[in-house]
Amino acid sequence: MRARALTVAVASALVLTAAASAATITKHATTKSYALTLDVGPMETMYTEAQVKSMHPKSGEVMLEGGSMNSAMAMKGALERHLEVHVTSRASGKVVTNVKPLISITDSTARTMSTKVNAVAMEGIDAGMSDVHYGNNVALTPGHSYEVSVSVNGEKASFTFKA
Ligand SMILES: [Cu+2]
Repeated sequence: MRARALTVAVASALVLTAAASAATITKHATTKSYALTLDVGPMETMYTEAQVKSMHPKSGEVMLEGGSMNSAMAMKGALERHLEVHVTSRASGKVVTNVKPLISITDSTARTMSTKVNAVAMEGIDAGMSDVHYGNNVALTPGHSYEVSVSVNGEKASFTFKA
C-alpha cells in the first residue's frame, strides 16, 4: 500500500508540473516606436487561409502571408509551445500588421547558440485583425531560462522568461 501511495503522489506531482509549464507567459517591452508583447503559450495549430476555408477549424491560428508551421522536433524533455510577439505603435496605439519582425531565441540554461524563429504573421481563428502577431511553435525545455531578441524595422528589444 505504501508503494501505491507513493505512485499516486508522483503522478499528481507530474500533473502539477505539466499544468504549470502549460501556463501562458506574457512579457512586455518597448522600442522607440513600438510596444511589444511576448506571449509563450500552449502549442497552436497554424492553418493556411485555404485550409481555414476548406476545413473550418474552430480553434488554432491562420497564417496571413503564407509561411509554415514549425513542427519542432522536440529534444528529450522539451515541450512544443507557441511563441508570438504582438506589435503596437506607441504613437497610435494601433496593432502593427505590416512589419516582418526578426525573432531569435537562446536557451540561457543550456548555453546554446541563438536560433532564428521562423516568424510568421498570423491571427487567431475568428479573432480578427486586432490579434495579428508574429511567431511560430518552438520546442522549450521546462525549467530552462530563455532570452528572446526581437527586431522590428531595426528597433531591437529583448525578453527573458523561464519555460
Ligand atoms: Cu500565434
